[in-house]
Amino acid sequence: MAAKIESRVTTSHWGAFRVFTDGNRIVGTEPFAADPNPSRIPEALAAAVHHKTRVARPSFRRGWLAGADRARERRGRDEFVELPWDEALDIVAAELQRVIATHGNGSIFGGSYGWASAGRFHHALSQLHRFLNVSGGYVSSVASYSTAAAQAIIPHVFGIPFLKMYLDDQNAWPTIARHTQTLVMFGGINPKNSQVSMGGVTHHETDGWFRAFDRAGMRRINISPQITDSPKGAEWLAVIPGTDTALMLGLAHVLETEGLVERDFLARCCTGYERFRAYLLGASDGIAKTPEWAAAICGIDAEVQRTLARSMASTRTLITVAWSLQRAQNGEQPYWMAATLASMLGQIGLPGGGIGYGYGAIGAIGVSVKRLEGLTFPQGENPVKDFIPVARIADMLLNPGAPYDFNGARRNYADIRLVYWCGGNPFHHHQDLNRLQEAFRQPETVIVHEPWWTATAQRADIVLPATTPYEREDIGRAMGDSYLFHMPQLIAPVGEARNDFDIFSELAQRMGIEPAFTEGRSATEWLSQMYDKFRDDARAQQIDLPELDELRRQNWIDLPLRSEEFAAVPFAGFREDPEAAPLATPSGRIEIFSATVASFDYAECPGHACWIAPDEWLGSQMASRYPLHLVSPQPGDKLHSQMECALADARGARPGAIEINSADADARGLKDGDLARVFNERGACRARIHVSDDIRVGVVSLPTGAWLDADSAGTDTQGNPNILTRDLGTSRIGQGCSAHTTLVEVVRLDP
Ligand SMILES: Nc1nc2c(c(=O)[nH]1)N[C@H]1C(S)=C(S)[C@@H](COP(=O)(O)OP(=O)(O)OC[C@H]3O[C@@H](n4cnc5c(=O)[nH]c(N)nc54)[C@H](O)[C@@H]3O)O[C@H]1N2
Ligand SMILES: Nc1nc2c(c(=O)[nH]1)N[C@H]1C(S)=C(S)[C@@H](COP(=O)(O)OP(=O)(O)OC[C@H]3O[C@@H](n4cnc5c(=O)[nH]c(N)nc54)[C@H](O)[C@@H]3O)O[C@H]1N2
Ligand SMILES: [Mo]
Repeated sequence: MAAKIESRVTTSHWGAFRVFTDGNRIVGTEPFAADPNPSRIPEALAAAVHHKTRVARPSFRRGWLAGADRARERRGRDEFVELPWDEALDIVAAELQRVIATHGNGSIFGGSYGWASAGRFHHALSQLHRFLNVSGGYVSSVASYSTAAAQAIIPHVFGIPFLKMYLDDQNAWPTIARHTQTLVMFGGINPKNSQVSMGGVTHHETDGWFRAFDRAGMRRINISPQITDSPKGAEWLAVIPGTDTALMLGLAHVLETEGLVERDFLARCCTGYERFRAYLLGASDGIAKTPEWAAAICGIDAEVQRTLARSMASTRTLITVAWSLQRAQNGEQPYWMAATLASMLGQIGLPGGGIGYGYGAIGAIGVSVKRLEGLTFPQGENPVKDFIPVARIADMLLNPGAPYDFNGARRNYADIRLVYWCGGNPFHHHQDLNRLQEAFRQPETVIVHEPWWTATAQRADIVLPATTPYEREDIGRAMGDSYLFHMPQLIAPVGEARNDFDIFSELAQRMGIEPAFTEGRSATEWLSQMYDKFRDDARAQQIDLPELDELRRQNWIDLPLRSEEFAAVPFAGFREDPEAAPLATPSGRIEIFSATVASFDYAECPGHACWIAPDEWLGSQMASRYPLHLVSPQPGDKLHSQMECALADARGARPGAIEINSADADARGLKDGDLARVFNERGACRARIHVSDDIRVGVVSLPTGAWLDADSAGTDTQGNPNILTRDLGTSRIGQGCSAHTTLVEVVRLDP
């Protein structure tokens, strides 16, 4: 007799959906009824959760078990040996104790960057960090792959942490729909990206807002190498990647020389415009940043720049900048320059005017949902204060003790002996993966908890199988989202997978630190404790929540957090009276020139925004050998590398597609569907050719997310752009990921 089909709703980073089970397997999903534009990502769920690449049992690399030097050079090529859980946990606990006793907690890297899964308790990174904290601490990582350059520069300019800026100090969608006349989008605003948000997004509303912009007759300009970076209805300025700062300078030059600058705003609310103006007009370096000067760099016609600058000055204009622009060498500059340009227009503090960063990047940006804090698993205090800027992982592992600069400080890399990763996939997310592979061979031990045999798991010494959210009970709730979810356990753990919490509890017990880690609570007791505290805090804000058992029964509730009245106009108070409501910058104003940044004395980031040619771009020497600029955006069909195993099966194990302009394809004899080799000095991958005129000539686009799988010659067969990208900090200010600064060549492979 067929098992009874049951269904419950759960949530994820890509939103809520209904899951159908037949007792022990997920058999299908269905969109969440209240979502106006649900993501299709869950369609891969059943195939992915039960995929043959699930890690079945605790697995140890044979060379590591053999001892001595542990055959580190065999990482990624060795066999794995499965062991029973009890024995596995004994070995892991003993190894942690050995490393701590011999080298100290400062030799453990537990930064463990990654998106893991939604769910407030079983958040893999929080679990790992709490466990390592009670073990004596770990070297951590700061900022993110997403926005490291912005997180460094924006506080110098606006005096606001970047995460607060994009959540609280930007125009909300309803305000934009009502007031903005000209929307100038650097890097576009792409609804495929707002499918996701950290912790979940239940109402996918970006597309809906663009329909409202259409009805309002808003003029929109998509400044991006790909027309698809914005919903239809925008004018497309196909900028050369990495040159937006030059284009913004060209626009600024028009404003300055045609008397279109709002002097009053600059005088009252900004500092340092005169220093910048000397650069803009060429007084400080002999080069006037005219539209003609900019056109020769960015590929956008000078007359187009003039017309655009004039209409930006004569209408209510909002400048938006995608996060992708700062994921490049000197990525701090377009962010600072966009703020400078918006200051010159003088519309910051007016409804629907000014500047906004990262609209469309995640679902939470631009929504008018009241913030409700809380529902977090406490991580405790890290006794080790050492950290790295997150994208400097390979530098650290390859150069123990070496000095480096970060946002005005001189620091030294730790000497790492043990790497612990839980909830992230560095062999998806990091740049120059051949270099990362070298770096991963340095430590004595690499431990990974993973549901799947990802490229990172394959390069570890010890892989402990983790459950997915569908195999455990949790509570789901995200900032910028009004919903609260009970996430029921839907199926039994697959294979011998265990929850990260249970794995750490067992390790803690073996290390004699269990009371500090669990505080005597089981997972269910932690859920109740966290929820009850959240419920009390919500009540203090006049929001009534049901008891946990009642939430279990209801499955989800929509909290009264959505309202247009939360959509305050950013910087309105500051604009009104900058003396009474100053910014937290040294001058209290927007810093077009920053004495602090100037004092760092970094040639690549002087005291005001400026154009500095990157090492790799279409105007560089290297373009004669590698004439195509590679952009590597986020994948539209998944979240990063998650569930890619199922999607790869659906593609018939063929690599992902690289988009190329028809002129570039013709010049190389490439046709749609061809198998091609994409390469540069750092590495090579295969990709399927997708010929299109939606991309600028000279640019190719290969999204992230492939599961790295190198053949014997070291060529990745799946289409992972990070085998090609550059592993260099954005600058000494941000030290962020600079993936978009990459040139390649593409050739046809014989089928
Ligand atoms: N070239 C290029 N590279 C990029 C970018 C780019 O634009 N271009 N973007 C960068 C950005 S912005 C980001 S955020 C990163 C994203 O990079 P990551 O966040 O590392 O990517 P994910 O695939 O989300 O990795 C999450 C991993 O956690 C695992 N996981 C999920 N749930 C659990 C759990 O409960 N327990 C455990 N133990 N594991 C779990 C998943 O299986 C998956 O392998 O990529 C970066 N890399
Ligand atoms: N479906 C889905 N959505 C996601 C994610 C995912 O994995 N899947 N990941 C999420 C995460 S972690 C993040 S951080 C955000 C990232 O959000 P973003 O950084 O905004 O997104 P990307 O897709 O990396 O890049 C957007 C576009 O920028 C353009 N671009 C690249 N370089 C340049 C340049 O120099 N100039 C200009 N003008 N344009 C350029 C490219 O054409 C690219 O398509 O997305 C989030 N959303
Ligand atoms: Mo990100």
